[in-house]
Amino acid sequence: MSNIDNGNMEKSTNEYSIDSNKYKIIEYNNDDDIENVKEDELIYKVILIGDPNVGKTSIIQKLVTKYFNQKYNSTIGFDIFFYRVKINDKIIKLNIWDTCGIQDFFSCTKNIFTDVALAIVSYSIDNRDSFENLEGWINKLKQNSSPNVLKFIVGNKCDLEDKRQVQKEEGEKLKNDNNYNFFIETSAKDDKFVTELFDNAIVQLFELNKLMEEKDGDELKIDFKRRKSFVINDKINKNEKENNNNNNCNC
Ligand SMILES: Nc1nc2c(ncn2[C@@H]2O[C@H](COP(=O)(O)OP(=O)(O)OP(=O)(O)O)[C@@H](O)[C@H]2O)c(=O)[nH]1
Ligand SMILES: [Mg+2]
Repeated sequence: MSNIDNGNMEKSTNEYSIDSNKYKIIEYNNDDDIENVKEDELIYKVILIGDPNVGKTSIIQKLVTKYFNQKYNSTIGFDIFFYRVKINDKIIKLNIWDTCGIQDFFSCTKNIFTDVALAIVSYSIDNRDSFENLEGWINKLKQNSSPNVLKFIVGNKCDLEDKRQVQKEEGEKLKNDNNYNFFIETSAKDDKFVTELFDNAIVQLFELNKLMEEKDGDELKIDFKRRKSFVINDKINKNEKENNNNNNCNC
């Protein structure tokens, strides 16, 4: 039996309304789309960090390729993936850096955090150690990145409810204690909330760009800490909602 779940190859189109703002996010990721990209793209560097085996690679692969691989292939050093969407009138390209979970690797490659717009710090809900070790990852990020970086916390493998060792509230509290911008639990395996995670990132980056345009480039250093987190709570994609209702996943 193959370890690979071919997933759903359809492109996603999601609509959100947050306060009075409406966002339509269309995946713009296959070769035909890319050839048609004529407008300027906004390009952002995103980095995923966290212990080995928490599912960093799986989350990115689910987003970009729709595949899920049961087999564990530890990342060596880092890999870079690309993900492109159209949000309202803008095309946003994420350069997503998938890193290995070895903290020592980062001691000699501090430059890996250069130009990062969004850092996703990840743990696995069935592995208490991976959650406890977030303190080290959070410190590493703080020491090596600009204070303006958007910062998310992600608890992956939320399909493993019966093996849960970290409560959702603990993840939420860690996010609040560290003044991070967003927290979510995901399952790369069951394709739960992976799109929401990156849609939230895209909305925040889109809003940031709007702010910068309004300021005419004068004030490029936006203080992210002053910006509220956009909690995507009004998702119009009904299929997703129905899926969630029919699933025991507690995330
Ligand atoms: N049940 C479950 N298993 C998952 C999930 N995400 C990843 N896995 C499995 O967990 C193992 C590790 O996944 P990876 O994505 O390779 O983990 P990683 O964080 O990239 O690990 P390193 O590259 O070593 O840092 C693999 O066997 C995956 O199939 C998930 O959401 N649920
Ligand atoms: Mg990996």
